[in-house]
Amino acid sequence: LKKGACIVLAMIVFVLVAIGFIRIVCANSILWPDWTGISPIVSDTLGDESPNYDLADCYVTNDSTYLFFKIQVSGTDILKAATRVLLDVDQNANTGDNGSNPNTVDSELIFHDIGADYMLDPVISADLYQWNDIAGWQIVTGIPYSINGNSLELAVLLSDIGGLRQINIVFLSKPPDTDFAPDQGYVTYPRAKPVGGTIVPNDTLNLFTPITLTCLAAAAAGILVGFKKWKRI
Ligand SMILES: [Ca+2]
Ligand SMILES: [Ca+2]
Repeated sequence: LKKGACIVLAMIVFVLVAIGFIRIVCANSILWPDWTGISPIVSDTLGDESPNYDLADCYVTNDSTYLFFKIQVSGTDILKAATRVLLDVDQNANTGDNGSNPNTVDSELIFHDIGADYMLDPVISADLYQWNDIAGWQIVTGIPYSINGNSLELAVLLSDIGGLRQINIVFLSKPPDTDFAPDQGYVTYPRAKPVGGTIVPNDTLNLFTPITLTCLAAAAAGILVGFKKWKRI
C-alpha cells in the first residue's frame, strides 16, 4: 500500500510540474506587437531616479486577446524585477490598492487617485496579481514578458482582467519610494473617444455666417417675388 501511495504521489507531483512548465512555455510564446507608430501613453520626467530605474516612455496597445505594455527606462538595462504596472479596471479609487491599506505596494498611491484592482509584477518571471482588501496582492497566473535592453514588454489576457474596457493605469519602478509614470494621477487606456453626433468641418460652418444667411434669405425672397409676378402675366 505504501508503495502504491508513493507512486500516486509521484504521479501527482509530475503532473503539477508538467502543468507549471507548460504554462511558462505557453506564457512566453506569443506574438508581440510591432510598436512602430504607437505613441507613448505617458512620457515620464527623465532624471528623477537612477537611470535603470528611471521610467521614461510607457506604451499600451491591445489585440483581441491581449493587453500589451512596453516600459522603457532612461538607462541601458531595465531592472525587470523593479517594474510594476497597476490597473484600475473599474476606474474606482475606492476599490483595490489606493495606497491606504497596510498591504499597499506603495503608500504614495494616495496621490494618484487610483484603486488598482490588478497588478503586473515581473519580479521573478512575470505574474498577474489581484487585490484583496484583507490579504493584499494575491497571485492569479503567470503572464508573458520580453526584455530587451532598456525595454520590458508585458502582456495580460484580456479575459483575465474582465475584458477590454477603459482602465486607469499607473507604472511604477522600485516601489516603495519609487518612480511613478505619470508622477501624479494616472493615464487611461483606451483613450476617451469623441462623443457621438456629426462633426461639421470648419469650412462648412463658414457657409452659415450671418452675412451668407442674409444673402440666402434675400435671394429666396427675390425668387418668390419673381415667381408671383410671372404667375400674374
Ligand atoms: Ca522618470
Ligand atoms: Ca478600482
